[in-house]
Amino acid sequence: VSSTMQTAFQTLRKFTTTATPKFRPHSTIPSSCIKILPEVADALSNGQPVVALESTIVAHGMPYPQNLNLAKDVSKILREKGVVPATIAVKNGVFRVGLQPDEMENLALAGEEGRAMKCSTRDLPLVSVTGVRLSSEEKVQWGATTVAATMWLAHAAGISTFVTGGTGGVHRGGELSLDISADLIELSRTPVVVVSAGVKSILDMERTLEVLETYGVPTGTWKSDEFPAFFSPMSGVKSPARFDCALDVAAAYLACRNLGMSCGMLVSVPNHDPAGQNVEAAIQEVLEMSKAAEINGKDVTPFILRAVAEKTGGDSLRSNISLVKQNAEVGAEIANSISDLQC
Ligand code: PSU
Ligand code: MN
Repeated sequence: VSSTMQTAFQTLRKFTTTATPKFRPHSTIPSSCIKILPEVADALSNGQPVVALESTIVAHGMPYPQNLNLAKDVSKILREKGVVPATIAVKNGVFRVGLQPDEMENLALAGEEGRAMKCSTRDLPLVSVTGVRLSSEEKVQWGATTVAATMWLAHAAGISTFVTGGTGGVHRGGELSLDISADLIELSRTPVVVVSAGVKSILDMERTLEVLETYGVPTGTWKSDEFPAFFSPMSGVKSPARFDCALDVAAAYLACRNLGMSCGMLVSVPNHDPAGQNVEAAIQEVLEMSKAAEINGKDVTPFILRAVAEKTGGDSLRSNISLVKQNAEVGAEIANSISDLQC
């Protein structure tokens, strides 16, 4: 970091620590439809750091039992750094912030058993009214929240840091299909710091960064000048900003509040798992294959993910697990810094 940047951040710190307004009011959700785990509620009311986790990654992002083991490992990483984990989901129409261990186990099996529906922001009101009946399947029990829906509920509960694997973005060909994840809109209007490994390389990274700029989302990379390509730390694309410590992220987050902005922030952590490089190469090959085979629309992602997993002999799953844990380490530091600055 240049010395002028250092000075800027010092000024910012002074500004944010002396004039920190109370955060935007939290839960306006009636207590009858949101259930916050007592441990999480206690931490929030005592000003202790809490990190939100999403449930789509558990239900649909990884197979069982790797998903459950990862959820346990992430919780352990957070707790070791004094942070309370809060997995967010919808269960039988009730918004949930923090899950009991037996519920986490149930959620981890729910995806494969067809008991979980992917829920983005627009689905939250629907599932709360109908008890997760977005499909005709009576057995659907869980709403698995995406980054967007998790942000919305995290903020409603008063949580300002959220750790995940990858966020959604602009799909390849999105300039025609308009397939652009609601995660980007949510980042523009909900004040939560999202820690991820960047956007998946099956997405269009450059256009995703353009949309983030249009929506006014402060975006930067953890200790690197480059925007990471999810599996690989290298993308050749310059990041809009660089964060060298958690306090800088926290200060920028509080600066957003002082400016009266409602946006969140995107912090991308480069994946340093060595297997990630091979995975990235395989994705590029498979993308070419899918073009040659004329696979289009919603069939592209499943095709690519399956082919990449086969091609890399499981490296893609292992690397995905490793990057989420790395993100948890960084997210814990950020949550601690935000809570320090708020006191
Ligand atoms: N990236 C991954 N695995 C995932 C997702 C993203 O590597 O499971 C999930 C996240 O929950 C993200 C969502 O919020 O996909 C984006 O979906 P969509 O593009 O439909 O908004
Ligand atoms: Mn989409």
